[in-house]
Amino acid sequence: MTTLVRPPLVTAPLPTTHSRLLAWVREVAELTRPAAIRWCDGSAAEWEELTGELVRAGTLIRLNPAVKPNSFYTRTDPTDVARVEDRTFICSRDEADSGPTNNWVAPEEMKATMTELYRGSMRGRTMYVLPFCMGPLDADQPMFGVEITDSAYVAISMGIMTRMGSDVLAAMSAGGDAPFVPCLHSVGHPLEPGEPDLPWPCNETKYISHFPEERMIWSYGSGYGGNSLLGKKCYSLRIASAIARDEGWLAEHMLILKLTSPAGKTYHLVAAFPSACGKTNLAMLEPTIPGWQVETLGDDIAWMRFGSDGRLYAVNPEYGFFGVAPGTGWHTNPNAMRTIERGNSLFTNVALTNDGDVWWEGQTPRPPSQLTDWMGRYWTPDQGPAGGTPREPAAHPNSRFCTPIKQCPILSEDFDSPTGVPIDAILFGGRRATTVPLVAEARDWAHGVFLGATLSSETTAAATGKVGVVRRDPMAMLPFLGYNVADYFSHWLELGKQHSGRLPQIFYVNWFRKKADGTFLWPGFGENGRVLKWAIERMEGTADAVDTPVGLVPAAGSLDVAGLHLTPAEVEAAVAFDADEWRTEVPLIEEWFDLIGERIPTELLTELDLLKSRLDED
Ligand code: SAT
Ligand code: MN
Repeated sequence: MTTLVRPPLVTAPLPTTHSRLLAWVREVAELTRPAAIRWCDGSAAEWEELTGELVRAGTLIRLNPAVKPNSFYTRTDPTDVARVEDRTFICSRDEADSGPTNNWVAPEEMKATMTELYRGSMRGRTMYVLPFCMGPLDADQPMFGVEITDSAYVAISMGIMTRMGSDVLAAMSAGGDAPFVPCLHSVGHPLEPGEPDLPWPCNETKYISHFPEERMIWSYGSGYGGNSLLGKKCYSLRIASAIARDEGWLAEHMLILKLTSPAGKTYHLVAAFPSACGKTNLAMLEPTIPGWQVETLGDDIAWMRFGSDGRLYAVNPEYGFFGVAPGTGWHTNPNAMRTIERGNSLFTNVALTNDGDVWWEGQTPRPPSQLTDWMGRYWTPDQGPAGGTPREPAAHPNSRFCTPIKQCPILSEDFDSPTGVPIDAILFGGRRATTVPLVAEARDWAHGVFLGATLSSETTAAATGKVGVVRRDPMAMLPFLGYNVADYFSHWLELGKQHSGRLPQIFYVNWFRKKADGTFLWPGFGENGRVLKWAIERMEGTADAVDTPVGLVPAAGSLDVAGLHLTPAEVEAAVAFDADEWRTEVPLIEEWFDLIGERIPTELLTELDLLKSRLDED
């Protein structure tokens, strides 16, 4: 073994007295051997310094301040563009607790493997210590985390996506040393003396590992957001779902929005959709129907606890949007465009314009005449690569904008509320070309849990792997569950029993149903406000529905389609329950339930039997 210069383990004076934190930082530094340690304070000066360093290193390009002030552009390594689900592990002590849908390795074995990967992995790099809090700092129990990373890109991104810096560090020791989730991240690309760095260092070997009993996260080899911003999916969904199971609450892959009716009545909705199915668009919806108004509370994650009044309250643990860029434009999501126009944002794997702005498919109806694409190549709209093969998109389909939530012009004033907002309705949705109607209301909580548990969607570019394959994605949590999926369903059902008084109403939606010619049956985007209106009117008892085996769908004339260029037959086709399609679907649900195995709650089997017997009658 080579002798290494002992790294400066801590800066003087120490920014904290938190003894577990200090011990952990020391331990990680001794293992990973960084050249320097930096405790991040989350200040504007720090942002200046780190973005400046990243620009000099060639990782970031500063965008034209006239169009995107204080904003930056980066291209990842072309192999490091999405979450790596096959390299994501739930390392519970007992394999059965991670369940049939997660990858599992015994915690001691994983720690041994990854300790060897981490050994010396930060050589030649700065190690950043990022104290963060998911959700408001003045919550009853602030949910602290500390990420150690050797990526400055991760440090500045975490500064956007979470409440991060000195305030958090101070709060962690204010009333004695507070518990926190240790999150360790290394890109796995140490630098030998004199070795030049790459613009996007990463490693072919990747591990995204979670230790649910210890509440700990270890990530190695990837710099991509979902794999490296550990406060996000790793903490706020995988680890938090395990905490929520133990403490009687819910950590969900859901947007949160506030809806105000023309009469001035307000409602709060949460909605679960798989990644890259339009959650950010729905969260910032501009309804086309007059008098209805949406405000945003969150676009990706909801933590929900029952209040003393028996109602379910939601908090968004995040502090920024990490949205899919393609498809985001002035016509589809003007509020996202307004949010990023205010600057202070990072763009990853989109295309670059000649005047130092960013572009992606769907931002404008026509692309600019010349671009630099996400791989740094010259790109024009009509000139395909040699051989005339179809033009590849200029922006990667999973390219992202990362922007502060406080810049959203329609952010609800309740965003910082430590107790959150009371939830009236829960929407589950997926991307299905057939079978699933535009909207169906669950008959009751157990039926709603069944709809969520059997949710299915065509895969998207948010994860590596094949796009467009239908898979079950329960509550849109398949890649984000920190424990056994069967136990997760039991947890949902149990909470329903415990809080049966004032539960939110559950709806199942599908914006993506297609006609035989392959075009969408429903226009989507701002028009989805019509579906929200119908849901509200169902809860108010003013909209009619037809009872079908999959739930209550809009009766003819009950969905407000005024001003839409749709024939009654088209509306009917969008909301229709098709018994034949559901007869094809049932075996797929049975297959899914078989895979879940015997821990599946009987209530769900009863719901499946009910669906089958109603189909037989149909
Ligand atoms: O890729 S992320 O996990 O960061 C976002 C998503 O897939 O929903
Ligand atoms: Mn997501």
